[in-house]
Amino acid sequence: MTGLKAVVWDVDGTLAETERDGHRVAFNLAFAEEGLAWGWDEARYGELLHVTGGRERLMADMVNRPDAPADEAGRLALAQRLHTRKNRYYEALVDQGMIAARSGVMALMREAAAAGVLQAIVTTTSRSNVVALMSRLLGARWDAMFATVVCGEDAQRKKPDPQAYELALHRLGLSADSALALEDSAPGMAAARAAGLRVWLRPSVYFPCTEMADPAVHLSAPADLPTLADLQTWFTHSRASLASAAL
Ligand code: XBP
Ligand code: MG
Repeated sequence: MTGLKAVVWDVDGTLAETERDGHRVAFNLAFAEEGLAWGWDEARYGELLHVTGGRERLMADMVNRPDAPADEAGRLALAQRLHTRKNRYYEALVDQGMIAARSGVMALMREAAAAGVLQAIVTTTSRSNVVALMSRLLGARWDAMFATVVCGEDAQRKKPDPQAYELALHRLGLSADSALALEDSAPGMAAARAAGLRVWLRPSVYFPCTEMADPAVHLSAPADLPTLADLQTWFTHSRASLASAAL
């Protein structure tokens, strides 16, 4: 096992409350534009978040809608159209400044960059959503902050599958035990753990979590702002305790 070489950021829910304030709102705007009397309130959207991927979420919801197309091909075409529109609305909401970074996020990114710790993004959201959000938060040269950016288009299988994390480790040329994932949700945590990474879990509004049995996951309070020193201290400590547990 080695020291902390890379911090791997999830996007939705970790960098910002994008689901409640961004994607959900944008899906509802897309439904209205399509002339559909559909709407996802905060509670329903929370249930649907257990399906990762916007198109997949739309398909899951259509199963219970009598006014959705009856055939699979019709539903897929509608999901594709709604998803494209949703992503356009999402970008507009971000450009209007409707999505703020969660507290402490930007400071931690700058601290890690100054300390020479590699950073990566691993998300299974669409790349256009990542570009919009990161340009807003960090400016046009945002990608200089990250050694690699893995998005939904890069991984056939979405979280909780580990594929996106495995691809990021491959691109970084690092083993899982030298990187730490920052996540907010159960599917995200499962993806990172299945790829062998330890996880700093800071729950977002949709994924409240009060107990954690896995010693390779640090559960923080939603309001707690980790510093780089916090991450490094826990990373070192967890390495030692995991190694002794394995004896
Ligand atoms: C994010 C998702 C995405 C977003 C919407 O997962 O599940 O589906 O909700 O984005 P994570 P798309 O950040 O944990 O990878 O509509 O582009 O799928
Ligand atoms: Mg997330």
